[in-house]
Amino acid sequence: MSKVKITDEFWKAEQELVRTEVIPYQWDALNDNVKDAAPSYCMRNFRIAGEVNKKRKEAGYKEIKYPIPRDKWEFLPGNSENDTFHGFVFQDTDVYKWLEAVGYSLMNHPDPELEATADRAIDIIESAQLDNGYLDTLYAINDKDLIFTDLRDKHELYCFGHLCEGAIAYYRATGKRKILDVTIRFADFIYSWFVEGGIKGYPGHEIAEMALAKLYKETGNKKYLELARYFVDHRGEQPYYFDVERAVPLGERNKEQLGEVVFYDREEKTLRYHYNQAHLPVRKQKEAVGHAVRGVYLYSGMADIAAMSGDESLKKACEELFDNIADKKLYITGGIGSSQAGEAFTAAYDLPNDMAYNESCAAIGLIFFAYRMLNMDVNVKYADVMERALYNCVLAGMAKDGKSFFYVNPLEVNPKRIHGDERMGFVKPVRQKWFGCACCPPNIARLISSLGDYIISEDKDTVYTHLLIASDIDLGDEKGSLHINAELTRDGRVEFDVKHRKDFKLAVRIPYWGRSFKVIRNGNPVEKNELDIKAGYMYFDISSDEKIVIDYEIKPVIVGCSPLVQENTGKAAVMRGPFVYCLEEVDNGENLHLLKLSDNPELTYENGVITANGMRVNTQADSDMEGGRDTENGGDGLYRDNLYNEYKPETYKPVKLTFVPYYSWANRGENEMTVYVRV
Ligand code: FUB
Ligand code: ZN
Repeated sequence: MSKVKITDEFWKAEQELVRTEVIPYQWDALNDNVKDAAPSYCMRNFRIAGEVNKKRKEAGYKEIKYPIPRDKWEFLPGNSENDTFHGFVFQDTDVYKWLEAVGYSLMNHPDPELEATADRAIDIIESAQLDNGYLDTLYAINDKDLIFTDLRDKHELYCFGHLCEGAIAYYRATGKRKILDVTIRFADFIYSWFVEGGIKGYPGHEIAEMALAKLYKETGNKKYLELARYFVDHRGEQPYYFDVERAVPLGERNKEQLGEVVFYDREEKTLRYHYNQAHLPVRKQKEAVGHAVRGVYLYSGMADIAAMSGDESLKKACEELFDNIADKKLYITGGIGSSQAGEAFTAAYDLPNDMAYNESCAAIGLIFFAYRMLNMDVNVKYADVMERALYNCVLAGMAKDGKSFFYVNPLEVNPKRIHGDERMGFVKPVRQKWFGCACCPPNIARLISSLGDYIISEDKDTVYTHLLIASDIDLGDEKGSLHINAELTRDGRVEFDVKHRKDFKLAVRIPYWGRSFKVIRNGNPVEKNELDIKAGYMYFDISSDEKIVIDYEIKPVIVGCSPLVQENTGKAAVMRGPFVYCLEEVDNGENLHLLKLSDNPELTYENGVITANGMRVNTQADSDMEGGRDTENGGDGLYRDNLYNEYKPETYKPVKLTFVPYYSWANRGENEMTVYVRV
């Protein structure tokens, strides 16, 4: 990241939004200072844990314990005592993710005031750490003797993972070690508890795996990689650790006892831990199942371990899981996890539009996974998925003013339906100021501010450019520097300006939307058959200063969907470059389902908006009606306002359709939206 300065108008503005609006706003949210927003309790918990820790050091202090019931995920004022832990069991992660975003933001843009706020937050976090290195405010406040007794649901290792990622980002940005040392103390404690203690557990919610791999990279201490591998290798072993820790034999339990979070296999009459991706040893997992965020976080950790230790069997499992997602379980927007129940992956091709869950965090996790796969094997299929999720599902998660967020990202919204049906309660027609379970907003902030990490990668001989985002890149003494000039919202012309120091190869991605392109090298056109293309990347030997221009044809296109996706039969979506577009009621009137693209749609793009020729199905209001009876102009006298009538082919009137980028929807008040439109 420190080598990449984003200059792209579009993405720089997003990063600036995160820096100037989102990060300060989120600090207020973490401190419960946003009016009318769900309280976070996050910093409050750390402060209380710090106080309790201080008291523990006083002579004669008697530990006070509060319950941490197994089936309780959320501790609220109504169900918990005053000075005890409040919020979701993973509330600590909100500040860790915030700190990570701050770290990246400081790398992009030094800001002493923000750094001072972060230092204060770090002091508060540190005050909550127990003497043995353990750190999780739920247990530090309520009962420290119960730590690691409910790995399946209580998220201590998930909190550790986010602490670790936040600490490394902050340390890299500032060189200040305090939060990194807090992390190392906790990591050492976890190592001694699990590896040295011989406890074959693993996180109920993954992330520690990839965080530990990062900690290994940062510190060079192999035991962190060993710990990551320990978690990965024990996952899915029989007997399931989640049963061992509950010490109730599998056969004596039923679904109700375990809550909704496991899957019950009716055929085999067994409980299976698909929800936590613990149903099978990881190398035997071929299908992405269960909670989507957990899934992609696990697969990212597996990919890290595979890359760092050359573990081919683990790499193969990652490849199969990736293909399973990309080929069968991925929305056009890059969203994953179609079901609200269990926030989970469902069957292949089951991609409902209005009931789509598509948690913002899941799309972010998919980017982590895709990027790790890309670094093992440079193949355009990984970068394509990464880009799809970034430009659409992830970006849609945040309002244009950076002050409200989506957790759930459906592809079709009808506010009337949502307000009239409790089953739809999880879909919000407008972004929310904050959430009790606020995993998504700070996750979006950390991803956008670390975008520099995803644009290029390099090995000894080659620089790979993955995202076509304008930036200045310092390639060091080994290679030189690279300036990418692009603005995909404007056109598909991407310039690669190389200042050569030593010879290297430049690899440029050919995205799925830009398969038609022209190459001009130092002013001279290059024919396609002269290009060295491998796995969707063109390779150029660089041995002097060069200007390579790729002119990708970027125009609005109609994109079809596999006929196996039941929801989209007879429908298509509109895209331009990496951006998915959608129809909104504010531009196209209500009842978007009545709209159709014409056979000759003549899509035109101007100022970010796509217009097309379309048709609107006539309804009663459009016909010559007398009391609902169609009498005039050759009408057949049938009642058109009846719910049911003798079948008649639809009639239409021509309309202009206006499509806006999906990421920008719901910024003009509550209204209908749809990505897929009838063709
Ligand atoms: O469990 C922690 C986070 O809360 C998950 O990643 C989200 O899906 C939400 O359930
Ligand atoms: Zn989330």
